[in-house]
Amino acid sequence: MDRKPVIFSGIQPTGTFTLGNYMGAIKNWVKLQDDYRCVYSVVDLHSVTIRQEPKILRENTMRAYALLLACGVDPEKSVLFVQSHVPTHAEAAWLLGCYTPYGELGRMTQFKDKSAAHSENINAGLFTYPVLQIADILLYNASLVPVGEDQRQHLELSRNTAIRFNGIYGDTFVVPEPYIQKEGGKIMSLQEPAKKMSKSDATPKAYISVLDPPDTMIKKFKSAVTDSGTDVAYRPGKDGVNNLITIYGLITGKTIEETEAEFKGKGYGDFKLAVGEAVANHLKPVQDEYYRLMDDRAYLEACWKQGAEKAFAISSRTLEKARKKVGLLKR
Ligand code: ATP
Ligand code: LTN
Repeated sequence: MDRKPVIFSGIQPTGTFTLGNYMGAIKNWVKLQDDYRCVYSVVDLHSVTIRQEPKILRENTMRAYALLLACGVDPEKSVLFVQSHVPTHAEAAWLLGCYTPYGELGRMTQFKDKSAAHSENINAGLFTYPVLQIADILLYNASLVPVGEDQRQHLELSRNTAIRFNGIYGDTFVVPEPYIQKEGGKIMSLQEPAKKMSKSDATPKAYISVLDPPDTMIKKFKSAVTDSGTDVAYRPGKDGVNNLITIYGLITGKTIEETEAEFKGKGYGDFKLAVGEAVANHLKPVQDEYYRLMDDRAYLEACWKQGAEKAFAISSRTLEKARKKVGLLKR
């Protein structure tokens, strides 16, 4: 039997993925597929914590699914499914919510940020959002969770809940660890480089969408906020240039020193153009594959149906185990 450790991760269908999502998370999802049993999900239930237009949510969910395939998630190697297609997640979230303290949930910075940004709709789902994430992870007994830096706190919470449950009932869940890369774990906004790049940013110039046409990407990089200096050098406090050097390194495989040497004596203008071109060239095959897949709805549907069946089979075994431990009568 295949005894490789399990990986789980999820992404919300709240818009087209940014270069931040790609570098911080999806690139790792693809890389890890050969060495782990990977389970990945488009977490549509998480995205309804913010009000969504029904038609757009449906489209975004399909697009997110196709884009993950286009980025290289292979449905033959990994399980790729839509969260709401698998009912065990919502059920496990109820149970695990009863083992997650109210006080810990109130300390989550994502909750504080999102309640501030959507003060007209601070619903209970926004507050219990991390519990659904805990359910996602624990149901598959995932030992590693590839995410960006912003998710570290949610991962810590998942560990606490798993440890608490195991402490009461004996070994039930695997205690997960975050998998966050040092470089690229936090790609910054192109307009406010002290803030993370986010797909829900109101300023499109602040982020690179992986589906932006090449000339749009290049334009966005050209207008990226840097500083009044001219040297392409990685220095503390120069968030804008540092971010571009990080992106360039992730795409080309070059170290900071190699990039600094390559652009010695050249200004920011040349450098920004080179970063833009490198990113655009890198994402071209992803874009081509995405548009091909979006024309093949039957294939996409077959894929997410199969993904949901596999995910249900795995997650219902874990859920049954937890139900039994808690004392719920066998159904
Ligand atoms: P939203 O703007 O809707 O809150 P988001 O862009 O933050 O969304 P998510 O769907 O919440 O994206 O996150 C998907 C994955 O991408 C997570 O693992 C998250 O940590 C990672 N991620 C998001 N933004 C960045 C970033 N700027 N740099 C690196 N990783 C990121
Ligand atoms: N909360 C995450 C998305 C997410 C997730 C997960 C990530 C939902 N369920 C399980 C890893 C594992 C976010 O906001 N990026």
